[in-house]
Amino acid sequence: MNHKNAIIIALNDELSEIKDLAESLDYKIFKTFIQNRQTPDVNSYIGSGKVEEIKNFIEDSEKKINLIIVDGELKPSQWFNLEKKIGIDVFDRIRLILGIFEERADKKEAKLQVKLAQLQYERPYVRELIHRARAGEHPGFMAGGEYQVDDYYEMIKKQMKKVKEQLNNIRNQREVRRRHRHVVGFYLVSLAGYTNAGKSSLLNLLSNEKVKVEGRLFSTLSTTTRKISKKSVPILLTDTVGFIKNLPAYIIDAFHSTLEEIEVADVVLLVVDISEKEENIIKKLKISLDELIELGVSSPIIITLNKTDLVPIKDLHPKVEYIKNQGYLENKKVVAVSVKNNKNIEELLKLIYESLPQLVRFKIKLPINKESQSFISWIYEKANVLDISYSDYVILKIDCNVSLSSKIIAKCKDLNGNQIIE
Ligand SMILES: Nc1nc2c(ncn2[C@@H]2O[C@H](COP(=O)(O)OP(=O)(O)OP(=O)(O)O)[C@@H](O)[C@H]2O)c(=O)[nH]1
Ligand SMILES: [Mg+2]
Repeated sequence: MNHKNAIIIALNDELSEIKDLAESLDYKIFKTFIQNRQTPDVNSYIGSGKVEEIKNFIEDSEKKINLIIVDGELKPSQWFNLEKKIGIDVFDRIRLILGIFEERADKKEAKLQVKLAQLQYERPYVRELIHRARAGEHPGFMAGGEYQVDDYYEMIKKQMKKVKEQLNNIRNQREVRRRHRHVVGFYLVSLAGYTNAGKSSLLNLLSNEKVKVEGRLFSTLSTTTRKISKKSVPILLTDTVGFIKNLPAYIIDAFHSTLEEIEVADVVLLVVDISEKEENIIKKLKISLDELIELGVSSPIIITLNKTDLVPIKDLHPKVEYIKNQGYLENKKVVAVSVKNNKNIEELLKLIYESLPQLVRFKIKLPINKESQSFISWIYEKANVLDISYSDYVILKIDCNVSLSSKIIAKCKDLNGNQIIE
């Protein structure tokens, strides 16, 4: 296979995430250059000696190197200097992430969201290029600088405004749909969590759906909402874009309408990959929880530790306890599951039902006859039947939302049954 080759530049040796990001865009990491330092070099992110070393390496390399990836955020001037000195394309981490987003964006809304984030990202870079072109350092850019800085700025600003308007329209439509669903009695449950934790896999399992699931980062950019098909309480489950560390606020803002699904949910499932090293789990958990706070989530959050199949059995319990005891998870329910092996999913569903707001629990008594039988099957479809027993009557113990409970009780009376008040 003909991979594109990339070189990574980093200031420390924690490289697994930047490698995953690069591979998600089909780059093969040909070599990494690490310069251990606290803060980046002002001019070129890494010192000029290191820049020279990389330049020589690329010149001597038999394989073509297509891209330099910097594991961090570049200032426009640093980017300009690096690219100029080394002579091939340089991406920083954010540009790489935006590249992945661009490739994955399938629906109109996602495309617009990515476009908005890209415009924001590019603005200071464009300014830098214009500045350099004027200073005669970058001739050829924008055909001799026929645009003035202000004109170009206006253009980007106009484009951003247009994209924002289009996004607002889509958002309004979504709002209308969402309200409709709440009115017809659906509960809204949202999946949230770090990229690659298994959110889409869980959606697929609970709803028999086939949303794209991949070992690559950011497989999901658009939301998908599906009815949970396992139980009879009507729940709509929504998949969302994954979180990642150090994402600038403007990118999160661009995805605001998508993330709103998390904000308005009755219950949020925060999916966490428990197969990773403990310190990484804690880091990602913290980033995700901060993000939920940032989004203003006030609903119950269920910490769903996924991929238990990858953890040796003897380590699982201590690992779960370790995570629980970090102090971030007070008042939160925690459940460990394996979506792959369908393990403990019933327990997760139980926690979801327990966490739903205004769930009314009540008992009814019905005479045993044909009409009751079909009514009971109807109840099984719409509500969560906790218990059913037969004696001279049928007695049902039911969980459901307020509006459905009054319907059931009314119909029960029509059939000469009644509610049992204990
Ligand atoms: N071993 C194991 N792998 C899992 C499990 N659940 C999901 N995966 C794998 O983890 C990877 C990521 O799964 P996704 O469902 O795409 O994760 P996601 O959270 O939707 O990721 P993004 O959409 O990128 O944010 C895929 O390769 C899945 O097959 C599990 O329970 N066990
Ligand atoms: Mg996904």
